[in-house]
Amino acid sequence: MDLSERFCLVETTLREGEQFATAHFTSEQRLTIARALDAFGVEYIELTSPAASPQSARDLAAIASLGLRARILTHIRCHMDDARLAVEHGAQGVNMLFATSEQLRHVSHGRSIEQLIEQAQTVIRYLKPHQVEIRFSCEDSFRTSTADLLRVYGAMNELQIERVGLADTVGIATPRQVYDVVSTVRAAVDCDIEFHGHNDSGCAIANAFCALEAGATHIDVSVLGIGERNGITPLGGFIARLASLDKRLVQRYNLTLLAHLDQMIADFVGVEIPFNNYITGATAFSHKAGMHTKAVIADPRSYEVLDPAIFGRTRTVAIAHRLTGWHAIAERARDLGIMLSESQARAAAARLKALADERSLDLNDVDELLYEYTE
Ligand code: HCA
Ligand code: CU
Repeated sequence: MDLSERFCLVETTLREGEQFATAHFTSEQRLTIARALDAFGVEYIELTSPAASPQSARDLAAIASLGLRARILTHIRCHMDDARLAVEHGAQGVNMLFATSEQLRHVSHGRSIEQLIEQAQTVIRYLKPHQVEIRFSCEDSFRTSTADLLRVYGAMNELQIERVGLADTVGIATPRQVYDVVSTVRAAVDCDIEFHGHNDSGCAIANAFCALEAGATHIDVSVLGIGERNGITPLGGFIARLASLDKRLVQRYNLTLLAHLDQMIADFVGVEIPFNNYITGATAFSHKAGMHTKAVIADPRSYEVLDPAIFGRTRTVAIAHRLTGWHAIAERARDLGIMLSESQARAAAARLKALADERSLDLNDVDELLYEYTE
């Protein structure tokens, strides 16, 4: 299976991300985000529907006319009014959705699956001559019966649209379930398949990856995972998932821009990058315990499945604490131009550990202790 050639990222910070509790992007910020995502190299950028507000419509037109490499999609209801607006404002593709689960059909539109298919057919027949890419997604796919999903996707497939989408709208799906459902759909349609997964129960990255393994071609992500509630598959986390398996899977992206993207979106929505964030979190490449630091100094791959350098990041090896080891102390001494024998390094480490039991230390404490060996 050659994953690298077959998947695209659909970056939806400018749609799903706008549904994040504290997101309110200005037009200027929307343009800045679109350009930054394009520079990173995502294949698609999904924007809020032009039906959402007049400014959203103007911003869609402005971003669609930037001539970016990424294709510009807009996310619309399966509705003629929205489809017309998408075309009028220059979208290169539309990501349409319709609620199909029993839970959502009742509260959302009250239509039967048959009526829903008829409405989709009308909208798709209108869109076809306009040469826009068409994706049709069943909202809440994983609480929709497989029979209903196959009925809808089968009908969409016959209309020869580019893709069907599966959405784990409520973040309930498990990786195995995603694998099964996507495999079943894969066998039933010949168009591309998109996956969109929420993270309510912490499976968004695993689910996106299972979707890919089962034959999905398009994966929805947002910067830092921002979206409704606690969000969706994060761009950086998904990149980490892929890069840890084989960095060739992600080499087409400008990986050193990830830290900038995460920081920019964190600033725009007024949050911090979480300390434990994939790749860009403060501790993502920190090593501390003696056994770890010894091994990492000898060969970083011992405790790192991601190479920080390909993301423009550096590892930190913490030595000013009671879990420290003599190898790391000797290495620090070498950095300071102090050559310690093994017994000296062991003695220095023992003294540091005793000191660390009394108070918290920093690197200056370590260095002071090491300088004593030059006297
Ligand atoms: C939402 C809709 C959506 C749509 C996903 C898709 C979802 O909840 O606002 O079109 O694939 O999670 O179902 O984001
Ligand atoms: Cu969503």
